[in-house]
Amino acid sequence: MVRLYGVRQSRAARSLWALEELGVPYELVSTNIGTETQSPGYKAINPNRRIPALVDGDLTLFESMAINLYLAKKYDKGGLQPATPEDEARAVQWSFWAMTELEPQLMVVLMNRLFLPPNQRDLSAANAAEEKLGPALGVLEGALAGRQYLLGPTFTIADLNVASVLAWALFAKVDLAKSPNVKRWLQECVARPAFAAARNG
Ligand SMILES: N[C@@H](CCC(=O)N[C@@H](CS)C(=O)NCC(=O)O)C(=O)O
Repeated sequence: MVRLYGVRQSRAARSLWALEELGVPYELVSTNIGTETQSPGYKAINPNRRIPALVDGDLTLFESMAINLYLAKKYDKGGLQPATPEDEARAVQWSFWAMTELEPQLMVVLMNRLFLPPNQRDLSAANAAEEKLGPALGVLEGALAGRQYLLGPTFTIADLNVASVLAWALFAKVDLAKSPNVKRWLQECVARPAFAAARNG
């Protein structure tokens, strides 16, 4: 059986979302940051000592986006995997884009609005990072103009990967008013039952 290492309230939720969408039977191996991630056994699975990591037969994989692209390619039966090499390339493009153009700024916002103890939060750093997200949100807004999902009329792994990163914007109360297409699309993505199943078990 597929084993996913991590905990639900972490980036592991991204891969749990993919597993739930695909209906793949899996075991979530509870792996907490700073404790279990530091064990010698876990180092052999992910030498970066981060979560998530996936073990599927002979394959051991880290990086949430890579795990999700693999899962969709291997296990999809219902349209999560793009149908053509071109659309597969677009899914890879959007996955890299989410990690480079969205995640760093979103992390700053999240830490300083939510995760750090209140007396360590820097709200002006959070606001500045939110401001810096503007151009990337503009790119996504344009890509979603006139189309329901990133690759066309159906939800694919491209949407899952980008929305799993951008979901942090909802928790961190990023203002999406200037990006109505993004707001509509993100709400549709996170309303999927598999998103809730990944977070709540
Ligand atoms: N780029 C990696 C990042 C993984 C990552 O940083 N995960 C966090 C939890 S959300 C972690 O394991 N942190 C532990 C640490 O930094 O020591 C991915 O997307 O899988």
